[in-house]
Amino acid sequence: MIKSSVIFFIAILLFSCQSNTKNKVHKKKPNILFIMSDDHAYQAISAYSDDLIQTPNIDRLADEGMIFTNACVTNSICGPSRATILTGKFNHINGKIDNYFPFDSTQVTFPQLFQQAGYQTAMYGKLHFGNNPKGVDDFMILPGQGNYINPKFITPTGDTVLTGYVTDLITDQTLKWLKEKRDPNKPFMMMYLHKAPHRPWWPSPAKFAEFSKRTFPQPETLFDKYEGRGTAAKTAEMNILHHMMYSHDSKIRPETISKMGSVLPEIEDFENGFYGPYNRANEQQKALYDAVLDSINKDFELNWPKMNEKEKMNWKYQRFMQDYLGCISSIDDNVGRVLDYLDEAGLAENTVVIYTSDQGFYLGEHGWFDKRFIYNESFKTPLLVRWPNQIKPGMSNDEMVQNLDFAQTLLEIAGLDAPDDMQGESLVSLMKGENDKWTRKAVYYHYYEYPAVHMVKRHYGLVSKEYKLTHYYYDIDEWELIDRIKDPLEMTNQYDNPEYENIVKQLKNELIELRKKYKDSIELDQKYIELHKQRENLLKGS
Ligand code: SGN
Ligand code: CA
Repeated sequence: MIKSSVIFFIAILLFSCQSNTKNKVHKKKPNILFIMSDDHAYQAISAYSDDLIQTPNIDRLADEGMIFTNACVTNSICGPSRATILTGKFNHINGKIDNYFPFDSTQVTFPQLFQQAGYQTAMYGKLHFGNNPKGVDDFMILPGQGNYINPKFITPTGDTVLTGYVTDLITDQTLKWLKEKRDPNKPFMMMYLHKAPHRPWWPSPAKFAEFSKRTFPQPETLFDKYEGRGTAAKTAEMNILHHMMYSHDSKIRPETISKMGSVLPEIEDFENGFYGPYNRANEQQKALYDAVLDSINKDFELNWPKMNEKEKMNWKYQRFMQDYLGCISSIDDNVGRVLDYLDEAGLAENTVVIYTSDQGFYLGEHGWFDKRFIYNESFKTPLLVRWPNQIKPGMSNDEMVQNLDFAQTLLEIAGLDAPDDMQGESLVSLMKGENDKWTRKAVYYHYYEYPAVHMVKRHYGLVSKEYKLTHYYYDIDEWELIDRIKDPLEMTNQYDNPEYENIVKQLKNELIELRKKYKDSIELDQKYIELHKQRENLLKGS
């Protein structure tokens, strides 16, 4: 009798120990909330700079975690950046070199590894790939670029159009997933991906009204004449005065333009540019937008003809900032809603929250909007990470980290092995303050989408904290050296300056080594040029 009760007791003890360990192991796996916006410039996050806007909710991640001040991308353009994030590989390896080439979906992407390891996975928002995501238990994504007003979503059970503003809707659906679809018995990996603030920058009606009344400081280089730099900067088509569109971007009604006779330069289809996005709104939404549009259009009609070039540039810059930052303000409010929910639901403690963008953006620096270049505002990207009990609050890190590193970082956070052929490095040691373990001194960058919209020439280069060495190729053969310390605004090419001769030699060798290390080559450059030409020919033929 005694014997059997002892055995019974031991068995109970063993069983409870086992289930305890199971629970513990389980509890230890952190949840991941990966938040990414589209084209969110670090200059428009107050944790980086409060010149333009306050973003108290995104800033919480820096206050409670770590801000990376030298985070950058491998190729400053949407689809390629997403391909790099998902595969942990450069675009010359994963094949998604620009927004047009298809993504080969037979490749391993990191959500698949989370799913296989027992995580519940989901992707909500903008993917921009042309194919549905792999490795997610649930998804709700915008087709292609998606729309701001009453957008359509693709889901595993079919398409649906929701009424409202895209940033609010993506958040509503993300919260719904967290509240109703999340399996409390599994850790989760949720990708919450905003479309905003992508061009043509339509804010919600409320933010449109609020921000259209504001005036913003001009960046120092708004009137850049590109004198200190080469052909690529001079020939790019992303100048606010010359290439930003009146109807599509500044929201001038085609009727206003016709009433005024014309505006120069005439670079757009006014009708589609304006009514394409506007006509998605229902009557009620239109009425809200109209009140603000009326005053913008009145101001334009009255004052534009009297303005000199500098005033015109400023007018367009202010309109751009009002709409772009109005979009950002909605993102910040909505990030706040999600962070609040994590707190309320008791999830914050065991959830790693990452905030980033698919790349940076010019907010008037060098007179530009858009991205693509290796220059700071588009090469760098925001990166803020909150990881309770692992990252100390209020940390800042200035190492050269890249979107290439995200997959390996997230896998290590979850205690999962990364495939050997991923090309980044986990940032976990930096997050834990073990900076001596970090050996990378310079990153590699390669942009391909040319000839194409905005006409930024193909280039690759090396960037360290001190220097930036770039080779522009395809229809030119030009080199550029920027001294990042002495010339933070990146106004002067030092490549031919004899004082930098030795630096150039050394950096060129390092660039050759980086290309070798990451398996990029002249042959691959050539292959992608050929593929681009074949695609152009196909399009011409069709
Ligand atoms: C669209 C935009 C461009 C932008 C590309 C790529 N024009 O073509 O300004 O550079 O997307 O952006 S728009 O008038 O159609 O908005 S990306 O972020 O998707 O790579
Ligand atoms: Ca983008």
